[in-house]
Amino acid sequence: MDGVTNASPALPCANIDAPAAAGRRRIAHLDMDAFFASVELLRYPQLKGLPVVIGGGRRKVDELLLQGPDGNGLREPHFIPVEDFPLLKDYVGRGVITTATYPARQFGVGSAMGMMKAARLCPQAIVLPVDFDEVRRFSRLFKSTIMDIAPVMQDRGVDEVYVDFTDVPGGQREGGRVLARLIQKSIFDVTGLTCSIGVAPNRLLAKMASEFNKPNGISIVYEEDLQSKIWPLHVRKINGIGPKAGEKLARLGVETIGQLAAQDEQWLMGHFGKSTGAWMHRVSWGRDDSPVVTESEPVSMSRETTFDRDLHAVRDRAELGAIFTDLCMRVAEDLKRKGYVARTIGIKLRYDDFKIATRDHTASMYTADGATIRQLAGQCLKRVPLDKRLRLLGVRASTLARLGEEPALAPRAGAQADARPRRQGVGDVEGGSGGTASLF
Ligand code: DCP
Ligand code: MG
Repeated sequence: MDGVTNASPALPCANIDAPAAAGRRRIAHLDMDAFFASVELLRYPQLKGLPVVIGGGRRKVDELLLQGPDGNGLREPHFIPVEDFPLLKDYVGRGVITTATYPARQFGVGSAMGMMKAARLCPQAIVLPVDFDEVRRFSRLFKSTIMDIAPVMQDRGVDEVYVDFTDVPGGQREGGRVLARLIQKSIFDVTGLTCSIGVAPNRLLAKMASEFNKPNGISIVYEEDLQSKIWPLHVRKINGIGPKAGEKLARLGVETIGQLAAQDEQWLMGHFGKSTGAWMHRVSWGRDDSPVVTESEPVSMSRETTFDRDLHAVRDRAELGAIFTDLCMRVAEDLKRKGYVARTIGIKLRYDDFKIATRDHTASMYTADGATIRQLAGQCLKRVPLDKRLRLLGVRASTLARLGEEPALAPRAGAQADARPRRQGVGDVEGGSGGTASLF
């Protein structure tokens, strides 16, 4: 936003669809529409257009719905009559709403509102619990759809991402509108879900722009639009100005971003500290150089521990065994929490002379199960010498795949699956040191 640094009125762009100069930074922010609720509408499309809120309870509602009032046999989700769905007015409990469909929002119902209050505003709304597994599955699906088109994408949570349009074909056309349309359509084709996209010179403005035309909207913001489109907004629309800073600014008589931009930088620094004050000044003028950072998929997940004192495989067998099992369980928990499964399990040992030994084993199946990991890691242990004392023990899971997206594995032809070379550390004695390994 370096072009807009003085206080004279900047004219709104005359032709907002004019192609931007080649190479100008174009950053998109994409946010799914009523995400958790829209995922439920895929399962129950008969609820489309109706007020639906997501909150409370667990998914036992599905069992009740599928069973039907007479309890005779299972029904297809699509054919369950609308009148069989639970209503907000009948909801008992003190939960809060996580999100609401746009028809429900017309009644003033929205995220973080108590169910009781929402029930007063819109008693006829249908209430459904969230299905986190489905939400995560669709989250991955829409993100991979974007990455296939525009690879520089930064994950910002379950339903939003930043995408760098600058060097993507179509990313500069009509300020990014052409590419935004393609992404919207591709996501809809793959998932059946709609999203809203803002494209702007940077992440800060793109984030605000994606809200301009919700749901299923695209908005294009140029540097020249600062005064007309950004300055009238409330300061809380700036990503990073939370309720506290918002209240303090209000007490100081600053409500809009334009009013913030009109303040002297030193005055802001005086009230909010040097770095926050300078940042507030910068963002109110629409300036933000932060890059869109693509996070790569993890290659492995590991846990290791250095002992308080060196431990011996025989004398400290019980203690070592417990630590080893605990490490395996923690790796399993990490995999599960992050939604991965692994096929290669490895161990790492550091001896009292600081030498390191590693072994790994690639199984024929993916797993995130603690006992299975423990068993595979145990096999690796049988292949290392255990006559010296140990300083450190580690367990690593690699050859990762997202749970539910594991590549199909070729049937094992003899020992083929395990025939690839293994990474091996010092002191490599295949078969280990005889009986000691079985102590684990
Ligand atoms: N969410 C939540 N608790 C909140 C706010 C949101 O659990 N206090 C969940 C439910 C939302 C999802 O995160 O579906 C995404 O949040 P958004 O703020 O993007 O809200 P929506 O996607 O639901 O609606 P919008 O169309 O306004 O983006
Ligand atoms: Mg959203």
